[in-house]
Amino acid sequence: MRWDTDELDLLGSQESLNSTQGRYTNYSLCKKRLPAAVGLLISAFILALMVGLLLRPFHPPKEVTVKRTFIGSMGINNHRFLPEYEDPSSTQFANLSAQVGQQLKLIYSKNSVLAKYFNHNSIQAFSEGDSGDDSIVVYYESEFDVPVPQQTSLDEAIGSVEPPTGSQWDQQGQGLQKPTDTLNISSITTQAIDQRLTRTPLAERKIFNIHVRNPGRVNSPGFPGSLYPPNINMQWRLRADPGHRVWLEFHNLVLENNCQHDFIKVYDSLAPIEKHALIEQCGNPHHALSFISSGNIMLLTFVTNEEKNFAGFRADYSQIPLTGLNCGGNLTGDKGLFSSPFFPSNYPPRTSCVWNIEVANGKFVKVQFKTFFVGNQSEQCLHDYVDINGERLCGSRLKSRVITIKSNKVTIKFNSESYYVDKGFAAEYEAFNSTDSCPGRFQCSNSLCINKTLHCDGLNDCGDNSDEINCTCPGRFHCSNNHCISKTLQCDGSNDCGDNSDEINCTVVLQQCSTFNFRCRNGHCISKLNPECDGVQDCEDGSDEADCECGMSLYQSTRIVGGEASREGEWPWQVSLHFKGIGHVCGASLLSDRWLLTAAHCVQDTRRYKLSRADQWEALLGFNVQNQTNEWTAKRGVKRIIPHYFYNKYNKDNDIALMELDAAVKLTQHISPICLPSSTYYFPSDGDAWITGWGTTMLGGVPSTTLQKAEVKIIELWFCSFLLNYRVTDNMLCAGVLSGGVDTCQGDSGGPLSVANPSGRFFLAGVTSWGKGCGLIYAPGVYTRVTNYRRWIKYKSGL
Ligand code: 4AZ
Repeated sequence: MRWDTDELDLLGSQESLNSTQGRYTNYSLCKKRLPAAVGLLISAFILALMVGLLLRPFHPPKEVTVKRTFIGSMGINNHRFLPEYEDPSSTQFANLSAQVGQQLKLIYSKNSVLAKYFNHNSIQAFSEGDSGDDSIVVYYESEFDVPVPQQTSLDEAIGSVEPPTGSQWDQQGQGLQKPTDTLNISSITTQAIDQRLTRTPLAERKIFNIHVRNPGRVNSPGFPGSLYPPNINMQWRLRADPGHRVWLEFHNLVLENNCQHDFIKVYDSLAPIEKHALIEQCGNPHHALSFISSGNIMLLTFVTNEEKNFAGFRADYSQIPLTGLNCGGNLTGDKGLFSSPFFPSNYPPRTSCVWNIEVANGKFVKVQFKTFFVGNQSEQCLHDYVDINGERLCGSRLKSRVITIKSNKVTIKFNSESYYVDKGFAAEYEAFNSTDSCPGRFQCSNSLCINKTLHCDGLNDCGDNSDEINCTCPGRFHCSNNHCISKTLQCDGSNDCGDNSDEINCTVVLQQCSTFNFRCRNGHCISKLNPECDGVQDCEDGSDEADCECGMSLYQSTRIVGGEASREGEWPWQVSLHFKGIGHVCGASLLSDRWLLTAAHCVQDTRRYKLSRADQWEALLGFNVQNQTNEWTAKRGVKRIIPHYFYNKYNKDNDIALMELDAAVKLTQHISPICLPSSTYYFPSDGDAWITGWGTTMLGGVPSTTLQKAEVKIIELWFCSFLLNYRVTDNMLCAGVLSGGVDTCQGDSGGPLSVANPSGRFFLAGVTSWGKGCGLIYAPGVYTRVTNYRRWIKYKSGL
């Protein structure tokens, strides 16, 4: 608005400058011809000027007004929602809009300020109300033309608008005239529109009305091929069937870092009303971003300014039944997990859950929060909170905190308010004997229990370092400050003791690598995460960049397009395994010119087929469409199958097998291996991964002819285990889309779960193994964790 005023001032001065110039030009033309008349003219001019100046106070200048737009919603109690109201071009929409507009105008006419400056209303949308079948919510914009000094009084007046009470509908002409078919208004909320939304003229705003009954996708314009354009103002109004929620999950989001310039904002509403905002986001967040509405509507807005444009976003939407909330309940086992609704998606707004935990008589309960992001930290936790026996917890600093309850019963409540949601919490409760809260384990000062072997191991396992103080350090390095650290950390170039005592007197370099430290061939450890094949030499001997002719796709630049048919050569390590008499049975990944990796369950004999017989298999390489041989494809027989000796057919543990081809294949752009991760390679939870295969598109369906691809997220193991009834072992890795619909299925088994490193090179994170059905909500796919088998692969194949 300041901008508008400035512009008006500027126009005013520009105009007067032009007219002065005009007069001066006329005068100079006359001077040459009629010098005598000039004096007369000047006198007349001066006279006119003086008269003008004298009269000026009696003609006050026109007031400079600015446009002020307010956005609001109104609850109506005696009107039923019709499906036609979803369509702004329907006559039903137009009729109700006219009625609402008329009523709003009447309400404004009651207030002198609003009445004076009112310009017009525009009805934006309708949705089902939440107070029964006969209620409806209207979303509208009201525009006022207000003199600059009166802006504040206009804002105050609009803020004080309330639904008219019965007595205000008045026939005497003093109150409001009751319209013939009055709408029974139960609530009104109106607020000034976010200034960033008015940078682009509202008329240029693009609005999409989408019904999310069929899952689908929204992209920022140009995504993924080009950067988003400047000065965008886009709104996607998402609407689910009645009795359902809207689920919106972002898979990519790359915006400018300054939210004043470019941002997305999600609302639990159909209009950008601040008190229903769920999130405002800019930049390139690395955490999962998925949102669930409280009712059947949601709004996504995307706004950019003129400078610095980035790749944008892609988000998938779907609907889920309101009844699937699954929060709260009675928990009676000795141990269990519980979480905020839809964890690890953001919890929905306006939600409450209550868990009643009761363990055996005489025992106490402790609750450990594994993740905790519940609203803003505030003293009284007024908005979103977890309440344990009356004590409220909120904020995001509770991770690893243990709360002990000196009773065998505890009531835990979760509450979320109407706006700004968060990731929520996941917690584990456990019963313990009142005399020993950590039976058989070490108790940290913060009440956490850890394995005794972690006590004094040089690592801060408790989180408060209480397991690393007062240690005698047998077999470990004793720091001058009495901490114990692993001997491997001595003289490694980093201050692990805290007082640097592990880095002095370092003549001998002792090196042993820890969990995430890559070991170079010369035995040195690299503390950088995933240093292999990242294009930077980290090992002195260059071994981190050796053997890196792997993991390159012809189409890595378009890797974000997902959930559809692959392109020729996009996944050159993908192999189709055909069994004689059946055809395609499983997938596999190419590791070198003669070795494949697949799932052990693909090569187990069934009653009908001897799937363990190498000579019955054929490997198809470089294929995109099944049976479509071309100059890039190759076929090989299988010489040897090496299933993991400890494959467990009951729980699918160690579901991995090597296959040796009967002859080497020529490596080309269409047939080339995927990179094998070292055992220390780290695939982070929430990270992006790709699934590929010719499997069925639904359980019991038919296999695909063209190689399918889809993007999924890696899911935390403990959470996946919780979702899949604790049937997930440490040798497995979970990946999927929690809202369902994207997954591997029958026939994809043995194929790759491919993850790109920052330089776009793909590493084999998993081998497709099993799942609870295919594509079900909250049932990610399970993959064999390849990093756990790195040494086994080396031992069996030499790779
Ligand atoms: C299968 O039967 C199969 N959704 C593979 C993966 C998954 C389910 C089934 C994961 O080969």
